[in-house]
Amino acid sequence: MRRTLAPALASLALLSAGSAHGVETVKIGAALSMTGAGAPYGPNQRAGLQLAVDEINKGGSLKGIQLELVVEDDGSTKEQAINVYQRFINRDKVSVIVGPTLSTMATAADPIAQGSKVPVLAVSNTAAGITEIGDHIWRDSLTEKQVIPGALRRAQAKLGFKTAAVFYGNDDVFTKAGYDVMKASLETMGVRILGTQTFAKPDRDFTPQLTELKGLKPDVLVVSALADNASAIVSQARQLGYTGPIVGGNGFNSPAFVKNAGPAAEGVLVGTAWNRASTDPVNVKFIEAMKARGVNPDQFAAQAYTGGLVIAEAIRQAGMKGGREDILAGLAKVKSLDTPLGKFSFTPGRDADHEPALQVVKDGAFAIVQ
Ligand code: 1QQ
Repeated sequence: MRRTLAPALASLALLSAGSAHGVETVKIGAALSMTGAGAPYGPNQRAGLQLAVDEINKGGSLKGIQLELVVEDDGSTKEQAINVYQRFINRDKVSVIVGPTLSTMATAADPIAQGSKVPVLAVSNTAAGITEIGDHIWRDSLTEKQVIPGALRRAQAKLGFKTAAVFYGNDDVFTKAGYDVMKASLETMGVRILGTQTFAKPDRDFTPQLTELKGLKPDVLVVSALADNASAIVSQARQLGYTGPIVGGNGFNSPAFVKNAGPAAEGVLVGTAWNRASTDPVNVKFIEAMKARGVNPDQFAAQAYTGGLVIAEAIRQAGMKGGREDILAGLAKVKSLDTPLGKFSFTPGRDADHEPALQVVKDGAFAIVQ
């Protein structure tokens, strides 16, 4: 009995691993924001991840393994992110989930992946506490805590501010987490916070809070907002006659912010996880390949592309195996990987470990502050 069943069981096992003609398919499910508050980021993330998958498949470095990318819009809502995760886990049977775009949705959806033992690689979540959801949750995006203190210190060295006003969104996990880091950093630096105001994502008129903050005559305005709110806030602050420096958090790192704020964005400083000016060959090649696809890459594309490289390396580290537990075990072995973000490793707490940079909006585009 056992003897006759064995070959049938073996071919069944091969089928469930997606194997055909000796080629195994490993599915990556990417929950990315194509609509809603995360929409300034999602399309660039998809482009970066797709480029990585295409290059890896073409390069053949995973031997008999082909990566298959399934992208779904997480809608920038917790409900849709949860639905997408459930489809990835139960219907598509993905080996790993990339996303979701916003930390707010990660706090709702990641516990589902953790409970189903499906590894998640976040490529843009920067709030505190995401990887603490569980041992299956990893990220290649630097946290606000890893970026903002250095960005504020460098901004202060340039501008010499002694007082600040702070404006943040209090209805979003990321904008609130960014605010917590900004407040703590300013206090550590001995910068006096003259006033703090809040807003919510649906708000369009920020003039009452900005008028209040401008009246305090701060040396610097520090803002934690997602890109659409960020461009409106910066535009309105300038319209109200605020001429001082503005420092933003990770939400500002989209070209959509620069485009929508127009001339008002000039001079805005933002800490970033991606040094676009790096002459490292991996970075230069990434930028050229993205441009060849008609995409002007941003930090989010670079982090998503890096996510693809990290997953491929995890499969390699797992001995060319692409099951859920294989990828989980492989992620723990990723070390000093060459990526557009620099030499990439994880911290013991599954967060990203690499150098951040500072950028400034100059002539309508981000430029790295050297
Ligand atoms: C987060 C973020 C966003 C600004 C990026 C998509 O950092 O939600 O964590």
